Amino acid sequence: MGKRSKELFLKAQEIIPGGVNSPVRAGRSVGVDPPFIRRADGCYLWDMEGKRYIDYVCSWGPMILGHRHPEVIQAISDALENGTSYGAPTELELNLAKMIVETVPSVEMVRMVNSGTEATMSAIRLARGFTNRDMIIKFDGCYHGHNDSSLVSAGSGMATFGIPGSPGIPADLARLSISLPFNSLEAVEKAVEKFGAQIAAVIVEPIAGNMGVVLPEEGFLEGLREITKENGILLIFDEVITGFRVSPGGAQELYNIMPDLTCLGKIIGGGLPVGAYGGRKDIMSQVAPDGNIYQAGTLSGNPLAMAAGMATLMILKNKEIYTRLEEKSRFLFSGLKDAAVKAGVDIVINRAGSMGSLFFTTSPVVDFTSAKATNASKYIPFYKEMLAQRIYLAPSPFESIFISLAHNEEIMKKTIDFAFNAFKKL
Ligand code: KE4
Repeated sequence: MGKRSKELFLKAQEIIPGGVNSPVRAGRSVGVDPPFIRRADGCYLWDMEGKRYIDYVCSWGPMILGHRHPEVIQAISDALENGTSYGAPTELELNLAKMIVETVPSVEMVRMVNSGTEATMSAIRLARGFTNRDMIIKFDGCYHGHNDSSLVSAGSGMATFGIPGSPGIPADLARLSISLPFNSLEAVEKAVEKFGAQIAAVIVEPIAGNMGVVLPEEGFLEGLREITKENGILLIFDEVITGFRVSPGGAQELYNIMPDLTCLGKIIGGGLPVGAYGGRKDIMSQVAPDGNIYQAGTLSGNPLAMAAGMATLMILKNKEIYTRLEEKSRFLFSGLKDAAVKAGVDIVINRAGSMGSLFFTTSPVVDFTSAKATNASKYIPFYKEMLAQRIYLAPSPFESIFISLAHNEEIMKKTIDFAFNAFKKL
């Protein structure tokens, strides 16, 4: 880490918890202090010393077009001419809402918020209010932001009450959340058998991106849809990562499943703070002021953020882009696999479109237990060696590698060569 980043990090740690505004950025899982970033462009980041990195974090997903896409920058600066925030309805937010309703199959009505956490928190409250039930089911290793009801880990034993995932979460609230193994319909059936009439919703990342990438097994999502429908339970797809990432209509389009509510974020803000939740009109119309389920936000629908999101989604309307992203992703991940094999290192790659992750293991990774059983300690030297070669990966083995339109073959070939060097040193 360069001198200036070191200085800034020391100062930041005095007045910002951990010196960061989101824990994972502190690099604690890999024991590396974070470079401070001065600017970004295309698929590159520059730190305070002017060192350039190839960026595979992409701001944790939003930057699918690459940094500073000219049309996104132009849209923000055009909006800027008219001010920054009004706290009043605008055509910009209507346009983005229309784009989401037209593109995400199950969304008939949508409400903008300012983060993925706000989206899932609001969707959970809405599900509880609509069903007049209190319990929710989530899945181990899935992350839905830091709201109290979803920051819950699995209790001991199958299908038992959740335990607070953090101090400050009341045990009584955590007990209303059950965390089950991802991909286990059997566990869901057991929990529904036990608590069915008390369960308001099942919330799931349809393609998990927070334990590394883990794909739904054949029939898992279909099974969730069936079980929830049969028991008057709402199905919430948390597509904060997968929305407009794995396809324009997200995982629900890819797998042809219609959830009752969908949470979005990241890409729909084009790099500015936006989240959204939406779904069936009969449910969404229960949200204040139409209905009596309360949710609000000073900067919800912020004009600059709406402009950035709209410009991004307008570009993503061109489905050919997803073909290009798929080709890029196939090139990179097959190259990483070949490099590992050549270096004699065992890795498993899970991938969905332009998001993917590598696990140091020989066995399939299908849930959080198998993800945690991988040789995550090997990720640390790998991460350090890649950073030394200026490849900027997530500072945690349980995140995703994101590819943008700005990553070209030459840049990914270089990444693969550097990964070979890193694998050889393991
Ligand atoms: P935010 O509140 O961070 O905008 O979104 C929360 C969230 C909700 N749902 C899913 C599926 C998510 O992945 C996230 C946030 N993702 C993490 C990284 N995987 C953001 C990075 C961070 O926490 O700094």
